[in-house]
Amino acid sequence: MNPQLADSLADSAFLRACRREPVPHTPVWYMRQAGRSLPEYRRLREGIPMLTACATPDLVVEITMQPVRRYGTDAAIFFSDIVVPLKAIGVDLDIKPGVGPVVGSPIRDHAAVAALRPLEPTDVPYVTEAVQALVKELDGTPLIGFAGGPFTLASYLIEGGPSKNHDRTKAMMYGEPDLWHELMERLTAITLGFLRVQATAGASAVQLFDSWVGAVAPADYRTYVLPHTRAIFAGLADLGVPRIHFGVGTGELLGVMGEAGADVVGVDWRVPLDEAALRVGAGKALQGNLDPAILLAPWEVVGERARDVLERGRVAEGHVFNLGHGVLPSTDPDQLARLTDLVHEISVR
Ligand code: 1CP
Repeated sequence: MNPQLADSLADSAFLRACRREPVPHTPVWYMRQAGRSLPEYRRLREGIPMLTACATPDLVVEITMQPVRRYGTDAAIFFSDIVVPLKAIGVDLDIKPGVGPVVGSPIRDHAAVAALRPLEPTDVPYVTEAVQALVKELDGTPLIGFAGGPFTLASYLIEGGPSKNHDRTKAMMYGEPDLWHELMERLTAITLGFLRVQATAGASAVQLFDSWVGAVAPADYRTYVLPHTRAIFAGLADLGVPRIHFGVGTGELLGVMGEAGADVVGVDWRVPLDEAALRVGAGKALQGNLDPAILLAPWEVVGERARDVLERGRVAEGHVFNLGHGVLPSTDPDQLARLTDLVHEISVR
């Protein structure tokens, strides 16, 4: 990367907020901003399976750029999916339209767990290629790489697809703890491999989406999940990129998540950011946390609630404005454009 580009990235509002430094304005991006609600995305994806799109660098670059161009967000999120690294090491899975990840032979015994080998950069050359092209194209806007958190990946692998209650996942966790920890260790290696590929290719930050970990009680998180998320964040430390840690329904887990080693903790809409700052503890920036469903309400409501999020976010040592979970597919892109402008305008320091 040329030194000028590296400097302007390092000085961006997004990276400054992640490092808990003063910012010119509160940076904003939206989880699942790429894909989902944009008509230009739907046109581009017509007839192309999701996993094919993820392995096609030109498409990845274009889809990642679309929301940045439209909204002027302060960061881009890499277009991929949490199951891409699993597919890349040979897990028999697909992403079914309208459903999500579906695993051909769910992973429920030692032999299946033992077959989950670590991910090498050569397994995902299309990721390296797309990240490198994006860093040039983004020209100073930071790119966020991402991976699924170990509980969330384990849930898709064990259940065989999306799950409401994660019953079989928890059955393995409580009933076969040795097998569970072996699975989590293997997922940790795969996740670390995938995040390191993205950061090495030029991603400026990484986010761990442990979306469904809110299903676990705090004491169980400590026993069954924390050692593994800790290993992931520790294994990224030498890269010097901010590490973001996010899950849904994690109000009761914010304290223990604060111990996992991330630089930024993502908060869903259930806990106000001023309260979240107390739960997470000192030395972290926060990301969040407007309820994505608020974007379906009239603009006046969106504006009022966004102001409240910004106000409460001032209590945190650093604040990255975001939604409390991903953009809903039915969201009007004009609401997100207006919201981005509002956050920028009213947060000017
Ligand atoms: O902004 C973006 O959309 C960037 C790319 C992105 C990201 C960050 C996609 C594309 N997926 C993800 C992460 C992801 N994938 C998460 C974590 C974030 C979250 O909680 O929303 C999860 C849980 C998944 C798993 C997944 N993949 C689901 C959810 C299924 C369930 O359990 O409810 C779905 C529907 C997918 C498919 C998928 N991933 C991405 C897109 C655009 C799609 C839809 C593709 C299609 O149907 O054609």
